Amino acid sequence: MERTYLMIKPDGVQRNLIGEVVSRFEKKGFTLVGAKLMTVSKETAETHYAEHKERPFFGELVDFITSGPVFAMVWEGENVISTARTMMGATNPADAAPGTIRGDYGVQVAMNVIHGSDSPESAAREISIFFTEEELNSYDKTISKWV
Ligand code: FUP
Repeated sequence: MERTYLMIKPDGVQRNLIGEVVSRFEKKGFTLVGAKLMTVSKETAETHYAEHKERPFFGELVDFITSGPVFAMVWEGENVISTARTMMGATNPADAAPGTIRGDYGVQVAMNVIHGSDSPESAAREISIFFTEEELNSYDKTISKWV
């Protein structure tokens, strides 16, 4: 079963959007297998965003993501990587369609509420940066047999 790394950024946490964002993925039918509120270190932020190292906004990106707690999550489900990206909307909230997370809640590109892995390779890499195996819980939703 496919897994992805999703992270509510400091703006989303401070705007009390954790419940709203988690709710969207729950209602969609994906399975939450790991979650924690954490403050990202500068070193971890630089590792996570390594592909953007040469970009002019790299310093601001690292400063922002380390500026307050994030809500780190691992979600599981069929096609969860690409479906989560669709649910997030375009990187720049100004271009993100209404109904998407960034389209509904984001204002500007640096503070765009949520991060989501963009491929199976980045999902595997990002999950291993933020979570240990012991922190991930794979489970069947046995109750769904009854309701
Ligand atoms: P995404 O995969 O949609 O999060 O987008 P990118 O990997 O292209 O960008 C990562 C983060 O860099 C974005 F979430 C916000 C930030 N960014 C800027 O601050 N300015 C830009 O011009 C592009 C991205």
